[in-house]
Amino acid sequence: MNITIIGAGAVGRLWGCKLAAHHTIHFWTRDNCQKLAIHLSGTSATSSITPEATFQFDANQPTLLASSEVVLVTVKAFQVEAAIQAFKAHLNPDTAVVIMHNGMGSQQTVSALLPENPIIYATTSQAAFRPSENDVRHTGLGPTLLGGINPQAEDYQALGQLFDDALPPCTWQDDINQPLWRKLAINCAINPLTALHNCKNGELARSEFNRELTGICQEVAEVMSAEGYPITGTELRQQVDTVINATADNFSSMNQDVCHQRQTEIDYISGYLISRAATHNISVPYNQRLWQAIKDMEKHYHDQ
Ligand code: KPL
Repeated sequence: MNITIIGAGAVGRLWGCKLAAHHTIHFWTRDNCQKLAIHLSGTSATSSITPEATFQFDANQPTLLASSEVVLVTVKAFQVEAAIQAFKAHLNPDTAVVIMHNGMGSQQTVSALLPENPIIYATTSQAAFRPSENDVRHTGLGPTLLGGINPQAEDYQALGQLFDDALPPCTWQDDINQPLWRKLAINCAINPLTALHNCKNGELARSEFNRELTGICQEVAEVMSAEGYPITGTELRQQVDTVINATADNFSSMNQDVCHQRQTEIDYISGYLISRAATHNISVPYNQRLWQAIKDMEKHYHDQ
């Protein structure tokens, strides 16, 4: 298959290299380069599935985008709209568009921008980062789940296998919003706290964070249940604790965004939770406080 990856951040690069084992991969990026070289490596924990290799890809060629059967959008949630505006004119209406980002809240915009295309959302627990410009390091394994959000995407279950062949485990979901909500709960708990306290994910296992983590999970559970995905705060807290332990040595993406004074995904994580809570008249003070604290940090980036 011909696949275009939109965005050349760590996640886009990781999937590009992995999908290249069976498919022809082309990148679409903001810098308009014509070629992209990516050196992929893995930590000792993942090296058995991520041998070191350097990959060469074509980039930013409208004819390659037009002939793609699948487009995988890996930019951050707040960049999705601008990214789609930039490639939309070259997109075939039959091309399946897979959106993979942290957080929720972009679905209406994407559906309105691409009314004809099959639209699929994905959430991944694969972890990667870019130690330098051309390098991507695969630092953690985890499941990837994907599923369609419009009628045009109904017959696209085979994409589950395509992604599974590249980087398992990956499964197709009949209702992708349920796993997206579960991942949102994990991000609501881990991302803002690790950004505010400038710590690794594993430090959240300390007792001083216990009350706040429980409060966050309780609030997300209430909103999730009101949205039609019944779950308890205790269940969400267990999932959060599992991720804190499994990724103990990692810095969350929001921690890294704040460290490098980049815009964070807070509006699509705690911000999305707060907006859904408001429609159900549910008060979410723990998440509200974290959202405000991160917004304040972003506002003062250039003060020092
Ligand atoms: O998704 C993540 C992120 O960093 O954005 C978690 C799950 C918190 C892992 O670090």
